[in-house]
Amino acid sequence: MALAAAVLLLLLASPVAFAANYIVGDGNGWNQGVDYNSWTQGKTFNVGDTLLFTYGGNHGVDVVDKSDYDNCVSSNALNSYSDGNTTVTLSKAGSMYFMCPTLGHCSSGMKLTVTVGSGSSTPPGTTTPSGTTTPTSTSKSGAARASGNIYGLVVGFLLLLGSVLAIMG
Ligand SMILES: [Cu+2]
Repeated sequence: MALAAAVLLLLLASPVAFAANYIVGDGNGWNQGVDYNSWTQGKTFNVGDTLLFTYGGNHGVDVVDKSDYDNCVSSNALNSYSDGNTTVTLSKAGSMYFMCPTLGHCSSGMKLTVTVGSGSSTPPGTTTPSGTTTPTSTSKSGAARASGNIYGLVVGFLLLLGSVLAIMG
């Protein structure tokens, strides 16, 4: 039991790379009057991350190519969603383009482009849901501190195990 708990703690403490889930526009959702260029600022998007679009019935989400994004043309959409709660997984590296197909909405700014990185070239620890860019030196010392905690945990556990075995023996 104690071993299982220790293993679980170790797993929880391990620096595993989790996919980030972004809510487009955060509290504003997918709407008119939101500047999605500034929303993407400082965020890092990688393959496997997801975008959640939440919107009312007068909006939709169309996945389009760059030219249609630039010109706000929705008739060639690669994918169209209108369920009000759309999760799009960023499945490959490169740029992705989204626009609202409702007349006039895209041209008034209801459009979003994200640049998706492969994820493998990004050092672990720099991709966080908050999108803050952590300097490598800081993230390294953070990782070292986390490792120190893990070693402390393991040593503590071994000491505990040793004393239990000593008592039982
Ligand atoms: Cu719209």
